[in-house]
Amino acid sequence: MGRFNELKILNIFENSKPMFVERIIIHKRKMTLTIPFEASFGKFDSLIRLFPEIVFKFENGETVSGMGECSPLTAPWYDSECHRTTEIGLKFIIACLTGKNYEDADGYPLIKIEPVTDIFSFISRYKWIVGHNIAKTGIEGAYWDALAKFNSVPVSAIWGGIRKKVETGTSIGIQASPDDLIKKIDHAVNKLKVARVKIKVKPGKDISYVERIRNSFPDLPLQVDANAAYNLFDTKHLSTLKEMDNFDLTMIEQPGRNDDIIDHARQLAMLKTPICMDESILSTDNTRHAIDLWRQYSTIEKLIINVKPPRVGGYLEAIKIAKLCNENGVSVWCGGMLESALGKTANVHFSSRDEINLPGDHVSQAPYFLEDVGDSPHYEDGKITVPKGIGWGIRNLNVK
Ligand code: OSB
Ligand code: MG
Repeated sequence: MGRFNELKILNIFENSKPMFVERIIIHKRKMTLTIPFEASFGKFDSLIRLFPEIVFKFENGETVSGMGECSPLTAPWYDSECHRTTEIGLKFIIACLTGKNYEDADGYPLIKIEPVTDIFSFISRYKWIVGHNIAKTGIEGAYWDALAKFNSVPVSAIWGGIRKKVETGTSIGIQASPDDLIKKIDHAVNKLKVARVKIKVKPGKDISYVERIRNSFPDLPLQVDANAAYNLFDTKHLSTLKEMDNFDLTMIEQPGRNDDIIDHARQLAMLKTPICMDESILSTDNTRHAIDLWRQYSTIEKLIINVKPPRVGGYLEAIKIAKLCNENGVSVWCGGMLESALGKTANVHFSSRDEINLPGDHVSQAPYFLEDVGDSPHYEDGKITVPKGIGWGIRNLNVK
């Protein structure tokens, strides 16, 4: 398939105007969470966020700068990346985009460097790099932001987004007791009026918590996320997961190993509750494998995909995954990595695509960070408004 055709089928704007990389700068910020976050893999109260900024020069002499976000955790808990590996990945990518070696990658291009045009020509420069998906996503974000600004449109327009507002839920970390969790849920439901609630679970902090929620909130759209904490061959763990069927959950997210798809399909086919794959979906190919496996061992209605641009290496790949899900009748939603206002806004633009049919993880119970890099998009009653300004359309952006 030709590139043009592929972008046309994906309903993504094809840029044919040459864009010269003039300068790449990485902004780095330590950000303190308003509420420390705990998942099955660990607990943390701050995160390093990296913001690649790329200045492009167009043939008419105009220079436009775009910015993306890399949202790693501080240790390789969720996937193999963390902010330290992201910095290394970024330097390799910068070297590719500026025509230099890793050692000499200072963000300035060699004098005679070929311009990029459409997204494929941009990505192809660093496509050889294995992994480093979080680093790649920040870089790709800068491209989209600059391209949208040059064309004076919001990124969602370039991506073929159709929604003015996107549905959003919240992801609540593991709490010390079921009573503590109920307080958080009460706030999320009655004050924030989120579209749904997701709670983090792990062995020993699961059934009693879910049961307590169901007693107080029988009709709440509720889902659980285990972040790979259960052993799908342990009979006790399996019976806990089976017990989850009693609580009318929308889905159980990544109960098994973070690199597994096959055992999730085979070992959990007896559950009524759909299984949502997060950690183990890194590409369109992985998504196709999951679809094949659920068809073979379970039923396609019991597969849900959480697509996170940072995990899959960029927004183009995320759009491809969403489309593949949609074509196969698999529900798909946009997860989060506790991004700052920039990364969240990018996720909101992505979620404005038609394929996204379940609420995303775009809001927290309080602002995510004590100090954010810009204003978050407007939130009200379970919905976020897709910004209409050019590029990401973020107000008061300042990453310094
Ligand atoms: O598994 O979805 C996850 C946060 C960090 C790493 C992994 C996950 C999460 C969340 C929070 O659940 C989602 C958010 O609000 O950004
Ligand atoms: Mg998850």
